[in-house]
Amino acid sequence: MKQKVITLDEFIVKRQMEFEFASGELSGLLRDLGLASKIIHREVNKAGLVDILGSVGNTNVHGETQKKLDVFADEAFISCLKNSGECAAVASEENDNIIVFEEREQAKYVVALDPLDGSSNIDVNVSVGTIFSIYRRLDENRAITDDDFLQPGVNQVAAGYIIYGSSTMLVYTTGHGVNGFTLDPSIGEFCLSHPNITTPTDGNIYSINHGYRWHYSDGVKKYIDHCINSDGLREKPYSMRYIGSMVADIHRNLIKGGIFMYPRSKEKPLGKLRLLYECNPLSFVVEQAGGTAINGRKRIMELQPTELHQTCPIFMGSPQMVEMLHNCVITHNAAKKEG
Ligand code: P6P
Repeated sequence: MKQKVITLDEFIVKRQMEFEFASGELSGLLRDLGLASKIIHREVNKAGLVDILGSVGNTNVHGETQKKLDVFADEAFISCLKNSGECAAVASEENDNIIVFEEREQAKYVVALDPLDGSSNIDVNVSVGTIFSIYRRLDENRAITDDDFLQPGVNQVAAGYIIYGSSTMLVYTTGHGVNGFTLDPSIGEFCLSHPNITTPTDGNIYSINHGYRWHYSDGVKKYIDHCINSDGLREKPYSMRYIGSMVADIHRNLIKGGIFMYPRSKEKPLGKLRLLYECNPLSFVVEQAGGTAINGRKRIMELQPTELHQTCPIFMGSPQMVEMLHNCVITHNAAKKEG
């Protein structure tokens, strides 16, 4: 018996009781995020064919060269969110300051966005992703400021990612579990393909950039020794999987079990990954799938942001693996240093 296809729109309406705010507002926002991702899907899948590769020559706030597809994705998402009518402003990795939609003063939500994470991998055909985080404005009668975005991750009303890989998937949560939708390009719809995603409580995949190993804290180095089984105590060795595209690494570990780590280091004493539009939204998804996400000591979603583009160390995934990492950090790191 062929299973009925449930589209993203049908799913949101069906589950409207779960979203404490009017589901029409959420469906409007997710619909427009889905629309923009279909546009990006089209461009990413032909990136090798047209002259959209190569850098624009500009750099973003982090000094990283913006690839043409970064800029294209940023513009596509901002345009779709502006037209949605439900979004009052956007904070994007590709823009130094927030973008306030003047004609949307009544809109209730703001969106923090990494429009195309891992874009340096586009030229070598590795999966890339979009990450989004949705907050309710602090006060609808007050003009939008950075403060509407500088809310702890526990205040997110929805969050998720789109992965542009062997297929294009949208994975999101509103705080009632995690569901994955695969794009069927033949009908232009995201269809429910991974209902109620739960991550394994333990796993044998660890994801970290080993090249920086000597620059990590003693606690993280101790955990890496545990992973490579340097004491020979574990029968089945772990596998190290790291492709340098956070959405792809997190998605794989979410499904199969594992831990993703981007610690602080001598070069990056506050880590590299951004709290607002990478760590918080992915932590919300991972926690809702039964995983945990910490900065080495504290829950990521309880951190109080102070700057739009601030970074933080991050360790997220199967709870038993994250707990082992946490124990290594509190035992071996001096002076209450994070991971
Ligand atoms: P490194 C991509 O540039 C990114 O922001 C994440 O997607 C990825 O996990 C990380 O940086 C990779 O960083 O320093 O290991 O190359």
